[in-house]
Amino acid sequence: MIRDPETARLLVETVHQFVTETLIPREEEVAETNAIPADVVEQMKELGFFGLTIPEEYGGLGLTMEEEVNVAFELGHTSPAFRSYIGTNNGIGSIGILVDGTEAQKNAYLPRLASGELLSSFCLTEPDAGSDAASLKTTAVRDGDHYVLNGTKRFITNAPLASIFTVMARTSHEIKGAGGISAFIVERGTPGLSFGKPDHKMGQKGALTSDVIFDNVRIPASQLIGGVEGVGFKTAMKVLDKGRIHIAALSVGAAERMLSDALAYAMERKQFGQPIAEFQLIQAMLADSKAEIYAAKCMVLDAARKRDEGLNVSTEASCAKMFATEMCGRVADRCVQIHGGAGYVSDYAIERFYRDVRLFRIYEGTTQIQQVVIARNMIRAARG
Ligand code: COS
Repeated sequence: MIRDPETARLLVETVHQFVTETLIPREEEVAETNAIPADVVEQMKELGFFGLTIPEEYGGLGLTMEEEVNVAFELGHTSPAFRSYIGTNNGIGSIGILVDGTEAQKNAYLPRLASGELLSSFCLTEPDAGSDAASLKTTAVRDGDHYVLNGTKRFITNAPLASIFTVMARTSHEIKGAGGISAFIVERGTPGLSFGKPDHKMGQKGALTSDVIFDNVRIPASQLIGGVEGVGFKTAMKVLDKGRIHIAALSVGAAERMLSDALAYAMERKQFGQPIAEFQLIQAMLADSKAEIYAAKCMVLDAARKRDEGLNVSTEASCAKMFATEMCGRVADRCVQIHGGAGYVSDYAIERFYRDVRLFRIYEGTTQIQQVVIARNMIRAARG
């Protein structure tokens, strides 16, 4: 549901230009330094990148889901670390507050997230609770006007930099599973809150993750999202429904970038007296990739439009995330193959992208979790 096609087109054009002229030339620097350069962060703030999805009344651009995926396609054309830096404020780090927070919580945090003054993180995963998110063990015990949090969260994106954390914790042991979970906003600097060393990841250098450790972290009861206990798991699932469409869009963008690099290489590289792009076995890999990217893009746009219409998109979000991320993995593999030996050394971006995109099939719900969500929804609908 694009609200104003001309404004939306201009925004996508601006992002495209910024990605092409500013971000792509800095990719290697990000991979080497494992950080987003400070001047790039400043430029992203000026362009409003931290508040793309935050409503205008809180200082953001208030993009619809369709507008957001069009921007994500563009951001996918460069290293995922850039998107990751702004991704939590536009997604998993702000959506919980936006969809279920009180007006006071929204006013306290959303404007500062939109401007990029604060970075945010989403703390769901734990050492023993990944796919089975409802089994999380972190506790939040009510003590007068406060809650006291204890536990460890794992692989938390932007944790080393974030100022606020949306934390899912168990407020009731009597209510087993999802119903005993509540969501909180915890501020950096609260006594008892500490962080593990940044994880050494296979790829996505520059996108930092670490453990977040809660040791008797005492927070005011007013930090309970929405002021209601027991609905934190549902908040997390709503956050992920949206996040999954976004990751699917990003996968489409990354696949487009890899394919464009592989096409350029195939048209340039000569073997047997002609560019390898003239060989039909190379053409098959190019064509299969093109068609699969097109299919994924159509799915992402359809899921985004349905969400904008207010429909429940749990199934569509999981279908799009599963298909687009798996597609992206297949495209990455073919594009390395097209590059041949050059695809296995770091002189070409494809070697880095091959490692970077591997994460898409894992985070915000593995492919196998998307399959579970899709099939369960089918069975539920069939039962009526
Ligand atoms: N929107 C709103 N509510 C939802 C929902 C959604 N998309 N999905 C589930 N819920 C609700 C259910 O309706 C149910 O509520 P009731 O008890 O009132 O009926 C509650 O949440 C529990 O749901 P369910 O019984 O399906 O929970 P399960 O423990 O069986 O787990 C899965 C469901 C596996 C889908 C969930 O744990 C999951 O998504 N795991 C992956 C987590 C993940 O993506 N982690 C990535 C790290 S975060 S970057």
